[in-house]
Amino acid sequence: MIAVSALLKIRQIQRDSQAQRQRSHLQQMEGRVVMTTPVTNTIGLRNKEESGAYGVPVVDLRQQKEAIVAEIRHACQVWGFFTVTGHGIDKDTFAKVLEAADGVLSLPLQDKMKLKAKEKGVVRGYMVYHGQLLDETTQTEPDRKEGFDFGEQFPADGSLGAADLPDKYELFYADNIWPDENQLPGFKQAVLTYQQQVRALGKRLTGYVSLAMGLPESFMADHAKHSPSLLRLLKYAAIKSLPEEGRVGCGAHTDWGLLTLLKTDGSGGLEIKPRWSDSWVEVAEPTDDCIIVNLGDMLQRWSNDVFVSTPHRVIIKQDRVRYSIPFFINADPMATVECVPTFHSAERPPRYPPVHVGEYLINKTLTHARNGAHEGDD
Ligand SMILES: O=C(O)CCC(=O)C(=O)O
Repeated sequence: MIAVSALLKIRQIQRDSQAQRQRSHLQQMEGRVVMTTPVTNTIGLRNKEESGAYGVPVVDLRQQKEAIVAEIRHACQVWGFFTVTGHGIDKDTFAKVLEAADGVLSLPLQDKMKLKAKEKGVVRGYMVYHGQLLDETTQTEPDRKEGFDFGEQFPADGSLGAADLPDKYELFYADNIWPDENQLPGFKQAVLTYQQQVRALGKRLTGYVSLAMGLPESFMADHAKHSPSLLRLLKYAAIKSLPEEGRVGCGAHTDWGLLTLLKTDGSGGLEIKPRWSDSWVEVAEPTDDCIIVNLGDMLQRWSNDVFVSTPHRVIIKQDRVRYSIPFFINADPMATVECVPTFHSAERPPRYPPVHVGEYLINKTLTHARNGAHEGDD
C-alpha cells in the first residue's frame, strides 16, 4: 500500500507538470490560436481524481482567470464537456427551480395541455411526453421525457425591433407561458430567479471560452447580443432505458448552439461519447451544486473542429423519475457562423460551410419535434 505522504507527493508532481504543460500551452497560444489536430488521446484524464471515476474535467471558478481559461481550453479540446464549481449560484435557487419542475410537470395532463404553445416551431410552455426524438438513427421510440420551456423576450429597450428581424424569427422571442400562480405559488419567481442567475453565469463562461479560443473575451457575446436562449425543465419517466433496443431517456445528439449549462437532480444518467472514445462515458458530478457545461455545434464550426461539440444521451438506470434543467445559449438568429480565420490555413481549410444560425435552429427544432404520446402518433 502506498503511504499517504507518497501519494500526496505523486499528486503534487502530477499537478506541477500539469501546470507546466498549461503554461507552455498558454505561451504558445498568446496572440494566436495554435492549430492542433483533433485530440486522439486521453490527456483529459488528468482530472480523474477530482471528478470521480470518469474524468470529465472539473473547473473551479474561484481560481485565477488565467487558470480557469487554461482548464476550459483543455476541456473544450478533449471532452467538449466540463463541470463547474464555485459558480456563485446557491443551493436554495437550485432546490426551488427543481421543485418548480416537479410541480408543473406533475400537474394533471389536461392542465399541462392547456399550457402548450399553439404555433408550430414555438418552443414555449409544455412539451408533451415523447415530444422529441433526438437520434433517428438508433431510437425506436421518442425520448422518454416531457418538459416545460422558457425563452427570452424581445428586449424592452426596443434594441431588437420587428424591423430588424424577419417575421419567421419572431418565434425565438415568443411570449412565455406561465401556469396559474394560485395553482403553483412561487413557480414563476423560482424560474425567473434561476434564469437570471444561469444567464449571468453563461455570459461569464462565454467570455472564458472566447479567451480559450485565443479571441477577445467579448467574441461570443458579440454574436449573442439578443441570444434566444432556452431554459427547459425536463422530467424523465421512471422507466429503465434499453439502449440496445433504441429506448432511452434522451437520444444521442450534439447541442445546436453555443454553450449549454445543465443542472440535474443528481441521479446520474448523462453519458457522453468523447471523440477519442468508442464507448459511452457517464458524466460524474463532483458536488451536488455543480453545473455541467458543454459546447454546442457553433463552437465546433468556429474552431474548425479544434473545440468539440460532443454527442451525449440520457440513460435511465433506475425505476425513478429524473429531473434536469438545461439552459441552452444560442447565437443571434441573424448571425452567420463560419470558421474563425485563426483556425484555418492552406493545409487545414475550413471543414464546414458558413451557417445561418436562425435557419440551423429552426431546422433542428422541426426535424426532432414529435407530436407526442398524447396525440396518437407514437
Ligand atoms: O437531461 C439531461 O441530462 C440532458 C438533456 C439534453 O441533453 C438535452 O435536452 O439536449
